[in-house]
Amino acid sequence: MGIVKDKFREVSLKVGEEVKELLKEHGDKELGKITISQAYGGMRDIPAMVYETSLLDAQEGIRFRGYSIPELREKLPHAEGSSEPLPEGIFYLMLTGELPTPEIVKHLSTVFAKRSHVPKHVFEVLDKLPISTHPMTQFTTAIMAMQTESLFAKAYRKGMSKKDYWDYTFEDSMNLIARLPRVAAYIYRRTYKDNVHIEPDHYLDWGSNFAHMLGYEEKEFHYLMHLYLTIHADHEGGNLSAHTVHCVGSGLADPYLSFAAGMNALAGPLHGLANQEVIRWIQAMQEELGGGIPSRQQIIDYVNKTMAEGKVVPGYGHAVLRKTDPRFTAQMEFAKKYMPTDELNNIVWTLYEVVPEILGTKGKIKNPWPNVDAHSGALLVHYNLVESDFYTVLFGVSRALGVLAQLCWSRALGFPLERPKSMTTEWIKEFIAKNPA
Ligand code: HAX
Repeated sequence: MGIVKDKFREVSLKVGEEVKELLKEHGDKELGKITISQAYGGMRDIPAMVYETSLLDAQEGIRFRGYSIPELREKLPHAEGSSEPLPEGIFYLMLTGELPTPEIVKHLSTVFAKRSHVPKHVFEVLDKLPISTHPMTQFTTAIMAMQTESLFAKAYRKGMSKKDYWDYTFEDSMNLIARLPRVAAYIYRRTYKDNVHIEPDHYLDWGSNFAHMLGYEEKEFHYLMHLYLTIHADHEGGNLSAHTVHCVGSGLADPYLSFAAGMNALAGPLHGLANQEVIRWIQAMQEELGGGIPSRQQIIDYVNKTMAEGKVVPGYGHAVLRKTDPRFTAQMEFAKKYMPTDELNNIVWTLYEVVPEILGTKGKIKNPWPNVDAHSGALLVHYNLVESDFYTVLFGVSRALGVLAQLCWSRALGFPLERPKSMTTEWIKEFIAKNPA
């Protein structure tokens, strides 16, 4: 079957048996209670989904299979000369629960390279879209066009046993992850680089090949891509893109359809599109102030103005986190190492000094601290990747690693169709009348 698939089969069978036992013994235990505020308030904190690949703690941030971001930067295999983790490594960790050896990571780079062929019609579909089409719309369109390649959909149509769902989901997921950098790079080059494309270099790792196809050969940029593609990969199951993939996949939509749905969710400005919004917002501030580095007071005034106009300050706040996002910290560490005097990055750091205090005084904002999107754009601009509308596509390529590893788990554990209960306001009023206490 292949070493990664064999390993996944072995661990998922074992966990499957454990889950059966656990449900038999403890299936009736309550995980918590649900309030009416939660039902109206975006279902925050309702423990209602099992998602294996990562777990988020409000104070500490994300852990991937128990490992924090600082631990992963140290323990996952690196490219030569770099101290940043290779994204193939986090994929293996999320899929199997074990840290990979450098040999396994190398093997995965080769496997992704072998599976990376994108059929011609996908590029033809993209070529038919107006050049002004937002890169995220191009991205989901291309993923949908690639659905012709779904082995899961073909096998299901022929008549597939439930016990084989995981197998075809695994194959589609591997192929999709392998193909996404090529598709994303094609979108970038057609939109911003006169439609001049760069052939893949199959001797490079997955992230470096992506950087190469985008047209960025600087080693440092490749290291940034390794870090970027690792830290954006997953954020437990309740975030909008992961939950959407999980939900759509539960109806046995194949991995292409499920992932495309998740990417539409990622394209919202309160979610993944925030990385684009942050840079646009900083640039608008600079423009309004006549360019250069704004003073601390000018930044404070601009933040207050944004709030007074009824807009959100992009890159700040989070539905779960209540401290600085460790993904922000990892990027800040990278920037302090490689570009300590960079103007835009210094503005990001001044914002970090002033925004939490301002948001904190507003009372209603539960988390005044920066999230992942507050920093990523400034790093990309430093290496001249200035086309901010493309940033969410980079996020999406990374997010594939987590949500597709989980989709394999969802099929291996036989998770059923998702179908939570909804209520009407009339129903809630009657419920309150019947339950006055
Ligand atoms: N600026 C201004 N107001 C903010 C705010 C911010 N950064 N963050 C929260 N608020 C407001 C909310 O809009 C809400 O206002 P109303 O009561 O008027 O509706 C109030 O504060 C309470 O919100 P909350 O409970 O603290 O936060 P939510 O869980 O509802 O929302 C969001 C979380 C991330 C959507 C929110 O903080 C936000 O809009 N942030 C800016 C956009 C952003 O950076 N999004 C990226 C998040 C991370 C991510 O998914 N990355 O992909």
